[in-house]
Amino acid sequence: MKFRKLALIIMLFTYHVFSMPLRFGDIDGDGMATTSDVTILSNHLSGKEMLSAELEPFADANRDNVINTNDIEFIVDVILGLASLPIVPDIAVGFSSRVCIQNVSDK
Ligand SMILES: [Ca+2]
Ligand SMILES: [Ca+2]
Repeated sequence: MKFRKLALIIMLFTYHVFSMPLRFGDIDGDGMATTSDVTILSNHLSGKEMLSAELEPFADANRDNVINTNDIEFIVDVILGLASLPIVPDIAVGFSSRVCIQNVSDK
């Protein structure tokens, strides 16, 4: 029973750490700016399909602390090769890991 619980914890931890985007604006987490990211952000802004609270910070592609159509324009600029997506600092991944471990130890 403990082994199953440990395996589940490791699986959830691994999924949590490696499923997050590594760049702001790469909302679908495929490693690059594409029309898919634009569609996801457009759907979020229109209220058609909201992003999860976990993914929402990655929608701020231009890093001005506001998620709006300027982020769509920024992602389009990246697609056109006029800009590059900001890299998510390592500390953000570390923070996610700590949060995950904290949740595990609480149970
Ligand atoms: Ca992407
Ligand atoms: Ca923004």
